[in-house]
Amino acid sequence: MSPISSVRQQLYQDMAPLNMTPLWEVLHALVPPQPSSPCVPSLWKYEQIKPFLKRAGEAITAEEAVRRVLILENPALRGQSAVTQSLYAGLQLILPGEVAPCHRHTQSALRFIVEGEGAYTAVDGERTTMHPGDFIITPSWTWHDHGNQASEPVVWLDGLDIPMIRFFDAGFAENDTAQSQTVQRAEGNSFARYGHNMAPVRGDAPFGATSPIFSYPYERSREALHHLESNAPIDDWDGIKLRYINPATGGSPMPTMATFMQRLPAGFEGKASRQTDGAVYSVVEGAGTAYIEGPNGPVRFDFETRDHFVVPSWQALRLASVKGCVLFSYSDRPVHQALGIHKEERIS
Ligand code: GTQ
Repeated sequence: MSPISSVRQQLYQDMAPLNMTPLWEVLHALVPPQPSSPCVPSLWKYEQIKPFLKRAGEAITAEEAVRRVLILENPALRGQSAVTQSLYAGLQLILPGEVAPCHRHTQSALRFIVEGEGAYTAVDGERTTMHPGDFIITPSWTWHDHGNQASEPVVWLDGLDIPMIRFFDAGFAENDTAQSQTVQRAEGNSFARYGHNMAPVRGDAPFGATSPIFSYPYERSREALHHLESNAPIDDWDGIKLRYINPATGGSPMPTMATFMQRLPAGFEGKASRQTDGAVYSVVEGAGTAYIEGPNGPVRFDFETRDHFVVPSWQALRLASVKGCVLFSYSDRPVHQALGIHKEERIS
């Protein structure tokens, strides 16, 4: 060791008991020239996942598990219950006759229905029936329980801001005394009030910064995408992509998560783009290919209906589809935007 480096090593060693460390050894990593997420792109094929959901259904009841969920962990973040540094993803299964008991927490949740029909989620006294492709919201700190009174198993994607709330050490949770909350309003009330480009004349938004709509039915988003496919220009990067909104603000449905629905027409060969918000994708219909520039080199994911994949921050994504497909996705974009750090680059 040169004299200068041994002087430095001694300095570091002597200050260590005081919990101090020199910035100059880590500065480049702390303030990188561009985002360099440790997360890697990852694909979860539904045909591989489904047997494990089935086995989970045999191994534990929804009631005992509270939430019977298999977490989709980023391969670079194993053990952290995180799909990106800020987001959580999991697949939840509820069998006929089961109830996932009522609780509430500060974490916001989205449910994106992957398979099966007829289960419900109840939020703040109102139930919503699930259909594949529906996007359902559980606002922060609202009581919610799930149940299945239909005849088939139902699987949905849970997207939560768990890692973000953990980062801020701001998580609270509470169990209700009842398993299922009492229904206080007819199903469809919130959609009738807020889901038709109208809103009640009086009264504040019931959930603050979160959308007053619990369920955004796939029927409606699908219709919009198909109309635009036939009657409007196709974006070279995104195909046809719409963001879900909180009708009271025009902003994202939840303060921490943005959600999107996108159609790639048959024969689509998209251009690449990257954004600071890492995103999780759920394949709603059809099949296609995602090309992602991961930290360990380019990867290619051939996806089909019900597959899931994650595109980490600032890793370029290019989408293609031979026969056409529909993709749902969510990201932490509203937080980037609130902080003024959101960045997107469209690569031509
Ligand atoms: O349904 O409330 O996947 O609290 C993780 C935590 C689902 C839920 C998850 C939760 C829930």
